[in-house]
Amino acid sequence: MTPYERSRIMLRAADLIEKNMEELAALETWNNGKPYVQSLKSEVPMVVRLLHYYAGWADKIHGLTVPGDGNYHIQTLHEPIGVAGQIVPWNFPVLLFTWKVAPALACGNTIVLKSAEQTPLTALYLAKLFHEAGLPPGVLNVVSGYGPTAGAALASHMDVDKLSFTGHCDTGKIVQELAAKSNLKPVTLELGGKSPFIIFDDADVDQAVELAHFALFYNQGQCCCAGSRTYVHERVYDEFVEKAKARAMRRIVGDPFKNGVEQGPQIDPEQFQKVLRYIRSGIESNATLECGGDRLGNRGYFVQPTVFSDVTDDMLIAQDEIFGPVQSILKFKETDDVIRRANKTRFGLAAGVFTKSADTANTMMRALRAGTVWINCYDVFDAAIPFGGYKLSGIGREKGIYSLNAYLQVKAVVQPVKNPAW
Ligand code: TXE
Repeated sequence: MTPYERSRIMLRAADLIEKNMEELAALETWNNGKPYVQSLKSEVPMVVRLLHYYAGWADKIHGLTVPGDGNYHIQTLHEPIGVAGQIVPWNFPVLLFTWKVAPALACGNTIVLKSAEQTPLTALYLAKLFHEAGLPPGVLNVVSGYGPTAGAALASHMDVDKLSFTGHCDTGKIVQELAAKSNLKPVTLELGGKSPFIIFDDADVDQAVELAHFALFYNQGQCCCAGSRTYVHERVYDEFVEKAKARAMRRIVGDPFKNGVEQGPQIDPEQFQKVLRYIRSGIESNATLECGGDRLGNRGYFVQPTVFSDVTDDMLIAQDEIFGPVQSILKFKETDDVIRRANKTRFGLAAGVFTKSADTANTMMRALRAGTVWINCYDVFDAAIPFGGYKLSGIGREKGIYSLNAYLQVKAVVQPVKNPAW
């Protein structure tokens, strides 16, 4: 198929998604438990945006003519890599489906995508819409299944030419090993995080509280880039803690289809229990429990918005990915010190800085070892902005121009200008 035809199918799929936005958003909320408004206003529109963005790339992917030594005509052909295996998690099913599918399609590949066992619904629905948009049978294949069976089969398959995975670090290591031991397929990994969000003493405290709250609690705290270590300068620390607690106590938890609800249930009993275990660990390690600290009610997997202050770097809640609505507030005094502490983690996915000083912002954006640094904002995503991690947070980048290389082979073609064979 020509690149232009591919691009048109992707645009038609985007139109169909827009037309069925409410159905897709409702399905996503059933899938995952996230507030319906969030699915409808934030995540489904981003899916459309991603498809528009990568549809635009489809007919702009081309090689180079290369000036080499000698009398040769040298060119590079940018070819599809082949069959892309894609394994997605449950925290952002529609969004991550599109992060992975759109660039792979733009580059002309075929895809086998495995959705997470907790959230099979929207992947199947999206596959149906792509089919309706004119994607030929066999181009985009969605498999519902479990990790150790369906996921592992994809990672180790000899006919899968590339693997893209989002999920836990330990699972990332497993799939990379499976890929290496089979056909050495290249692997892109987007894994966990423990991202620092650093609030300096020149910050407007009310704004900082709101942003730090959003950075951590969005999506029930189930974000790989959640601002899960809130570092606050000692001069504004007490005021910040007081207000962060008040904000968390105002957070509305409940039925995700109800208007005004900000937080639904955690995804499943395992994650629910994991979050409660970390809360207990915070209490046992003598962090100050400002609010929350338990499940909400006695039905379902709802967790009270929880805030810990007096958290220190050595505590488990400051080191591990909790993946739940648990904010950990740490105090700092010197800029050099907070840089060192922010970077002293095995992860490096994202970081946030809140300050009125351009000097501080410039210093921090260079010093922080993270794939994304948000200055005076958080969780700002765009189809064109690359995303990925340093260290254990992963390998490679997704979105933007950076996704494309992962789905292409570069072939060098060399021929003499005066060919003796002709
Ligand atoms: O992840 P898994 P889980 C983190 C977060 C969370 C923890 C556990 O801390 O609490 O991981 O979540 C598939 N071969 N993140 O257990 O298992 C699985 O079926 C191939 C961060 O749900 O990594 C699913 O499709 N595939 C993260 C996907 O991997 C396998 C998002 C993710 O599941 C497999 C989710 C195997 N052996 C969790 N085992 C982020 N970075 O956003 C599982 N899978």
